Amino acid sequence: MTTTIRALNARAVYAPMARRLQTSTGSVDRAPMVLLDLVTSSGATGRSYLFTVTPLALKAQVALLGEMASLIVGQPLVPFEIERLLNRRFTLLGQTGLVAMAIAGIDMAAWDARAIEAGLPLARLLGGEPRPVPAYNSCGLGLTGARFDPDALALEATELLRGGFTAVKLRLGYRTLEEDVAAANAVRDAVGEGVSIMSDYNQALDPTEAIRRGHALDELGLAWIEEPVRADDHAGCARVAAALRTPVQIGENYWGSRDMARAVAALASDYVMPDLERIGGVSGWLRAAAIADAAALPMSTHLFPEISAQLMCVTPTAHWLEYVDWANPVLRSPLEIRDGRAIVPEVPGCGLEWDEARVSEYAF
Ligand code: SMN
Ligand code: MG
Repeated sequence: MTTTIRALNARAVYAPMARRLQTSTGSVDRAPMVLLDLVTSSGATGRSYLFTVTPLALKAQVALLGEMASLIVGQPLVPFEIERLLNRRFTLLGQTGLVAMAIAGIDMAAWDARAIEAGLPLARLLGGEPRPVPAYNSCGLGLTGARFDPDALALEATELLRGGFTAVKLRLGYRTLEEDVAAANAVRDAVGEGVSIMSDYNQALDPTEAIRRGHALDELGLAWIEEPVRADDHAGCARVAAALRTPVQIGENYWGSRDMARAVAALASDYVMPDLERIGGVSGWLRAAAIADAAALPMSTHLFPEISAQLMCVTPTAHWLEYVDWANPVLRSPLEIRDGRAIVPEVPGCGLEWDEARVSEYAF
């Protein structure tokens, strides 16, 4: 008998973060997340979570998922068909923002449930072999605020190497080019030559300024320059990528794999890093991985390291896993990092189980 979906539950939490995230778009001091539990007719529970960036979106996201539940309860546990059903229903509203994220969250929970029912890690269900995945530590190293403080960056950068990390990410977009360069130099001096330094502007610059700052950064050997300009300005991204020696990285703001295909066709970046809740969950990731493979683009992940690590095992051009510890406070078994690599757990599904006491404590 085909397994069907018996229930979908969504809960909001607002969990403490060990290190706040200060990007050029503002500060994130706690992690607003929606936890999804998808219960099947055979009693398995598939899990996923969404990250809403701001707590202002939490209640709306939970409400939307509650409405979507009414569409999928009773349906067979077939991720591609669930995705098709939800996409069709929301075509005229548009599949970006909270709608796209909700559909992606359901997709991830459905795939997790499938893997649990099969008794396999998701990586193995998808035809891959779990292996340690190279990860960079993306916690902290935010803009230092009103008072530019390269010493604080240097100290934090060395702390971030604990756990054997050999790569960190520095947020850029200070008031001046000189401050950006000083921030990167402070981190480089602190971590040494052997450590990769990713950098992220979070869309702060226009193409002309991005090329000006990028030329200066070209001397510093950064691993990549992420989202230097507006992410949907593919022509602008392409101008910057063509002008700089340092690879340009974009992808966390692709809304689905077709959006990614347009960016790739425009030669918008040297590297790609889709985000699971924006690219369309596991189903969307698989299509994105095919696009990156066809275009020979190294593909990294964005947030959601627990599910992303599984998917890197089936991504032909797998590059770097972005490690953040933001879900750890509500997880019974947080993702393990050993020698700077994420360990894909040998358990059915993706290994997401909620620490219910903490979930109650951080309920929003
Ligand atoms: C980022 C974006 C959105 C939420 C958290 C972090 C950042 C990253 O751009 O790439 O880590
Ligand atoms: Mg980013």
